[in-house]
Amino acid sequence: MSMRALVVESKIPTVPSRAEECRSMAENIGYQVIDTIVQKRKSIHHSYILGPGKLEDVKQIVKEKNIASVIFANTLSGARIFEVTRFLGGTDIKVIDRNLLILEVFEKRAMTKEAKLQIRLAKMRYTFSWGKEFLRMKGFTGEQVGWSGPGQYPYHEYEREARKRISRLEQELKDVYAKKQTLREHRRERGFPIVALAGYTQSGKTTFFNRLVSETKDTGLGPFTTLSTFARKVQYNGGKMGPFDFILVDSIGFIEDMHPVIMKACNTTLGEITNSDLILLFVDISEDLETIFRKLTASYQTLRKIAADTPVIICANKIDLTNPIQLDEARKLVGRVFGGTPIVDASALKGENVDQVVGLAFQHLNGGTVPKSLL
Ligand SMILES: Nc1nc2c(ncn2[C@@H]2O[C@H](COP(=O)(O)OP(=O)(O)OP(=O)(O)O)[C@@H](O)[C@H]2O)c(=O)[nH]1
Ligand SMILES: [Mg+2]
Repeated sequence: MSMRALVVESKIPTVPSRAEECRSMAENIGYQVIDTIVQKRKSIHHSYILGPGKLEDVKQIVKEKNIASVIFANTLSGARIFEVTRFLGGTDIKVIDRNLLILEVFEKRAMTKEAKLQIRLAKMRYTFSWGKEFLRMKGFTGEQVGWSGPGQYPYHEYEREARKRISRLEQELKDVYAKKQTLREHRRERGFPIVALAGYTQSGKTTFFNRLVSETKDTGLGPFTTLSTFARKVQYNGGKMGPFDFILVDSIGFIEDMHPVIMKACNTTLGEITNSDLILLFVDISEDLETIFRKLTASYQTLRKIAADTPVIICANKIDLTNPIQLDEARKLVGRVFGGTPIVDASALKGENVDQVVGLAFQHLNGGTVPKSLL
């Protein structure tokens, strides 16, 4: 199948542009992005997202450049996706939005049963209400439509079937989670505190995890390299505090503006962060200040939702890629978003200051400093 794609965005003033992020996610999973088209508008066009004239241009480019997929950097309803698909030439063209792209990334990366279940659930939920449109589309083109479409079912049967599948997936996911929960309770009974790694995708969580537990879990494959949680016991002897045993949990990364349906499907995984005693929030400090600010804000909002009363330490990671001036600016930014939350600079890759990070975690967990949650 051709992976030639266009990234298209209807850019409205209140929402930051996501075109670059979508382009990099798409390229990361094998799309060949031929061009990026951004139209600045006061509001999203009610049926075509872009203005009809601009969408006509897109249609021309699709034809001339032999494009197979059009990826919108916006969030679109099913109805709009179908409207645009029809406009661009029917089911020969695959039209997806940012959320379906994120789900494709998830799909590409899912290795564990937990991750696979999450994705199937998110996809089912996300496209659930599209049943009618799928059927209409089928009538329009005279053929079956892709993804998890209803195939030959009449609509009400499709709906009933979809509901059944959703609740079955939810149950399976609960079972997977219950097993993990039992393991966690065992550990807790034995008195080990739980430290969860959290932070924007690609901030360096798994690199840190690997270093502390001597594992070789995948890192740096692109957004959402890690989709499931992994918990390992760390017996730390490196610091001044003497031996320190704790459970370290690696988990899924955050992203700006995560759709509630996707967020909900990842709930059990994010739950590991909720259930921890301390959160180490990773921030990639080597990026430009605007990006750091956006990612910090996204991390803050996500943490407020899932773990507002858990103490947080911020790990300003990748200091090996930065300089003192940039670091200072970045630290100020962290202070602006996270108030008085403690910050440690580190390089998970080079192993710099890892002792300090673990040492501060130890102090927090042992009442040495007053733990501070976001509340
Ligand atoms: N230079 C440098 N690179 C780092 C550092 N920490 C992580 N990286 C790199 O950053 C990339 C992302 O690291 P990961 O550990 O996969 O990040 P993650 O937070 O687990 O990402 P997700 O699983 O997608 O949420 C990899 O290419 C790492 O090698 C660091 O301290 N310095
Ligand atoms: Mg990871």
